[in-house]
Amino acid sequence: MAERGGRLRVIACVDIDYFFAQAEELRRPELAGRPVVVCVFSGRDELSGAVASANYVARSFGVKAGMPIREAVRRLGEKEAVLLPVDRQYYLELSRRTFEALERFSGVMEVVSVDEVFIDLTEFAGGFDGAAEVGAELKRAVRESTGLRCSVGIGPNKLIAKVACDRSKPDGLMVVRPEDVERFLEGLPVTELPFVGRKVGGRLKEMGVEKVGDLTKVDPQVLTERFGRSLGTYLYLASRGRYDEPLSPRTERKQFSRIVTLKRDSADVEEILQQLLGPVEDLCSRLVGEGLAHKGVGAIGISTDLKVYSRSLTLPRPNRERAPVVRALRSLFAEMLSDVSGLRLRRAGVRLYELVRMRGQRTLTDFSTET
Ligand code: DCT
Ligand code: CA
Ligand code: CA
Repeated sequence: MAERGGRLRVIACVDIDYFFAQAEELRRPELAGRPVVVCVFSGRDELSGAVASANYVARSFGVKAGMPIREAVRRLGEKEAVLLPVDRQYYLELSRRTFEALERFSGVMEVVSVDEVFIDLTEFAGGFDGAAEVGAELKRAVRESTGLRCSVGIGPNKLIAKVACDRSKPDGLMVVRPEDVERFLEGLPVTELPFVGRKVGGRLKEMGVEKVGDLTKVDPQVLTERFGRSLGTYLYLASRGRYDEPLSPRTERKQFSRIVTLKRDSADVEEILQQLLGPVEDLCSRLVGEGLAHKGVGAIGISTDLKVYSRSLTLPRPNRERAPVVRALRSLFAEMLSDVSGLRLRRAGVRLYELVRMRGQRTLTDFSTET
């Protein structure tokens, strides 16, 4: 189902929880426990405009994004509602730092919006067994570099990743393995599928379709007759978890990376390197396969208390051989382990970046680069 070129894909969706409101809580800890509503004031009068984001305290009173500010104030009653204007510059900076923190984990990212991104973890996580752990690392990386909490959904395609992310909120992490997709979707209300809003949901309900499982029983022809070819086909595929759109990264791939769980926690550089030889070999052949070489080498270490450490360096010339990478990793891990006293690694990873495209294949040093 989620195979592309025969490879099972591992896709994560990362979405920051109640983004604008959380961003405000972050810089004003005194707001903790109060209903925070971030508003786009239209300026006509003091309370005209709409809610952009509400924290969970405000949500428990029924306040939602898109609602008129006046309505939010009414619902919050005499509770002291905290109404704040949007501060786009500040949110954009947090957004930038979030994406930057996540970039370490994969070369293939699709930024969907200011607070949401899809990440292809196929290579990095090396399959679903390592997925939950990488998910926790993504959350932790975002938290450490911005202070923000986010939710992570992981599945065999973007659709499943997105639905799992939404369901896990707030501060959640949910992994849906390919073999569990059907069971996962079956009992969900159809409106939890992306693109199924109130309108489509209402029309489906009239047809007796409330759960995704009900939707799988509708004849695909009926779906295309009622909803048109494109939405009808989408509903057919989505209900089966088979809507498998590829990621469309805004930019070209920037890196190749891989992480492994060490056989035992270690502070021994050679022992760590031993376990990275296979992955490095693998990444080098992927580079060759895609006509690329790299100059940047990054070492990633996850400590026994799950902190993420990284060190990197730039090689003097483009490379696609294993030996220079291993030499670089040796010095990077040595540096990491001596900089942080008492550091023992639970997981270790490698990142090859600063990619350059090779034209022709002459000698090892005779590269011409693009960009
Ligand atoms: N947004 C907005 N107006 C809306 C909806 C959203 O300005 N009607 C902005 C605010 C946050 C950003 O878009 C991301 O949207 P969501 O992820 O849907 O909102 P959120 O507040 O982060 O909520 P959640 O915790 O559910 O992700
Ligand atoms: Ca969000
Ligand atoms: Ca979002």
